[in-house]
Amino acid sequence: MTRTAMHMIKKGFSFQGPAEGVHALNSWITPEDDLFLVTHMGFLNIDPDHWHLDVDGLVGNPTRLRLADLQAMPQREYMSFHECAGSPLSPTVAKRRIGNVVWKGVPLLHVLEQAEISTDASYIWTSGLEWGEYAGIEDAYQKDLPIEKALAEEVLLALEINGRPLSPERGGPVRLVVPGWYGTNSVKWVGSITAANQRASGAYTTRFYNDPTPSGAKPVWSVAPESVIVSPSPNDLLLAGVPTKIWGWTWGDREISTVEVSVDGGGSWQRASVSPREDRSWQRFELPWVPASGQHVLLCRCTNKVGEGQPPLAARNAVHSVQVQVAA
Ligand SMILES: Nc1nc2c(c(=O)[nH]1)N[C@H]1C(S)=C(S)[C@@H](COP(=O)(O)O)O[C@H]1N2
Ligand SMILES: [Mo]
Repeated sequence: MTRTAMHMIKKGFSFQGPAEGVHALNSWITPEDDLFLVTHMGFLNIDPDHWHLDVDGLVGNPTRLRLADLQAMPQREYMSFHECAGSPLSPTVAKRRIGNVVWKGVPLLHVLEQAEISTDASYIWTSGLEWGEYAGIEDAYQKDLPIEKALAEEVLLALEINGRPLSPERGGPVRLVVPGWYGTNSVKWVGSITAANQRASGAYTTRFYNDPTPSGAKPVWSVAPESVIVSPSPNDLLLAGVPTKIWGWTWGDREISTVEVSVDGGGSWQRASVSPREDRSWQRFELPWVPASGQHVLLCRCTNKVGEGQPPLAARNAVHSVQVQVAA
């Protein structure tokens, strides 16, 4: 696509999100105004009439799709939490950039089938159309997915969020959405899809978004279990002896089975009630509380169906705490 059919709106890394952080997340579906926005190299504004997507690599039928082609294909809706992994330069800092939205689009699977993807393909690479620099490196925003995830029914070439077309800032007219995996994988302003038999070699799959572990680098893919306290917030006025409730959201690639809450800085823990999930939505947890006067440190921690939990500190999914003051 020619560069005249698109231009960058705001160059450089940018993050936007609610000033109150997670305490703004009062509703089951996060309105776009409260949903964070992230970009590494800038926001791209694309003329939808000129947008197209090339599907190539290990395919029998290399394909070019325009917006109208995607609009004519069967679409589905999928509810999912959407979480940024935080800065790839400081992967152990918890940023808690999170929301829960409904995406609508064409399953990636259908597009790959139409292109007659080869059985030799083991990775799907996707690239954004923007250009620029991040952390001193100039490279395309290219990500990859192992073929098993790329063919999963929930992975979409999304055209809508919460019932509205994607805005330019949100990655419109078409972006990839990879429910259950960190936001970094959900490539905005997608322009090409390549089937390959190895991982992509660009900066965003090799240098950034790989966590160091004792057994080597681990790609930032599946979302680890996490929970946050929405209410009370540090600014709430709480009164001793007046019943209230502690509630928040919990999520992960795998469904969460238990959430525990502490009202004494982690000295003791009580089991909260947890709602079931829909698709890959977040889940609500709640614990009734009759506070005593004074200062309290509230904490929450979750466990998923296979027993994975949250580290206390120094991880992107570290335990969340809120300090509150209770008046006598
Ligand atoms: N093309 C492109 N896609 C991108 C990015 C980017 O910089 N360029 N940032 C990623 C990151 S790190 C996140 S968290 C999500 C943010 O999506 P949102 O802005 O819609 O919340 O987009 C991802 N997709
Ligand atoms: Mo992110």
